[in-house]
Amino acid sequence: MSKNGWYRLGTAALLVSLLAFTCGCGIFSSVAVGEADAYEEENANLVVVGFSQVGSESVWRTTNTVSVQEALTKENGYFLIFSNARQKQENQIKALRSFISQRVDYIVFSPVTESGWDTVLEEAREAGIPVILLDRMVNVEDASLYTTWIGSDVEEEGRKAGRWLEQYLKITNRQKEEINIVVLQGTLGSTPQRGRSSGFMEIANKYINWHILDQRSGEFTTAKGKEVMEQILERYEDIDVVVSQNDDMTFGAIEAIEESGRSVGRGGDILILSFDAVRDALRLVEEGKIAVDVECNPEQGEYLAEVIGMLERGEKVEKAYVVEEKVFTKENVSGYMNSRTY
Ligand code: GZL
Repeated sequence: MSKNGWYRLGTAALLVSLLAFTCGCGIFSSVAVGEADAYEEENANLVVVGFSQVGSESVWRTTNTVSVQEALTKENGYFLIFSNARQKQENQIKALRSFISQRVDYIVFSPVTESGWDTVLEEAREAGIPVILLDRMVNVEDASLYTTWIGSDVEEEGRKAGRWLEQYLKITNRQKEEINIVVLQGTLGSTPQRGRSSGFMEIANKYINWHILDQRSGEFTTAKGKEVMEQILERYEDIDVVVSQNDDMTFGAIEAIEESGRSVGRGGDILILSFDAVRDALRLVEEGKIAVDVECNPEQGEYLAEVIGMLERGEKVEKAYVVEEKVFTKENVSGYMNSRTY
């Protein structure tokens, strides 16, 4: 039992009484009370985790959610309270405050953007509730406001895309050519948008003949990605490369490019560099429509369960856990297609 151990008993009873109330059998019917004891006994030792997820904006996100739900099951000893913020910070702050008032054992959240969390994280600390960041990072003065972070090195993901482009231009003898680039950014101010942008620019800034014509946010969604790509295509005749910061925006961008009469791919008008490497995008890599897809691994649930297990046993945890990731191109993608579960 963790320091909030008493809470689990309280929660079980509270939940059962709510259940009894809503099932129309009165607040405390004899059956409900009997169930309450059984329910309490059965659930007394569950680790209660409040999880505030960004939203369900992309395949990556829904896969990330499923990986947490599959790891933090009742059979594995958890009671998971899940909240979908629909990409709004105010919804996440409300969810965190609700978790605090329910005195959960742990708060887990993927912050939609990096700033504006100090106050609510201070409230969690005052309540003695450890906070685990999943996927995205917060920008806070005091790093002790969160216990640990599990996610990807998104800056390195950006560099990987840039390095692939510099290699490709070299082997195709285009390294002296003027290269016009547009960037479809993810949610502005989010860790992946900031990291992938800065990582890619670290490489791009080495080349005076690489020109960033425009960068606009497609908010990591297919619809917005298509809309923004249409605007960019209207404005620029000569685009050589689109850097799209996730596959969902890439799906929309490819639709817009092809509807405009231009083609994508190594032999086409526009090279597409994408991120996430979800199965449908890897199919487009195989087809040659996406030139390179930099993986961002959403399956973080098991890492999370491992870290909570260490905390439950009073073991020291690292401040950061970075998940492994690959780069997919036409040359290597077919070897991974069957194993891709999302
Ligand atoms: C990456 C994650 C991003 C994915 C998008 O760390 O936060 O959010 O790249 C998702 O698909 O919407």
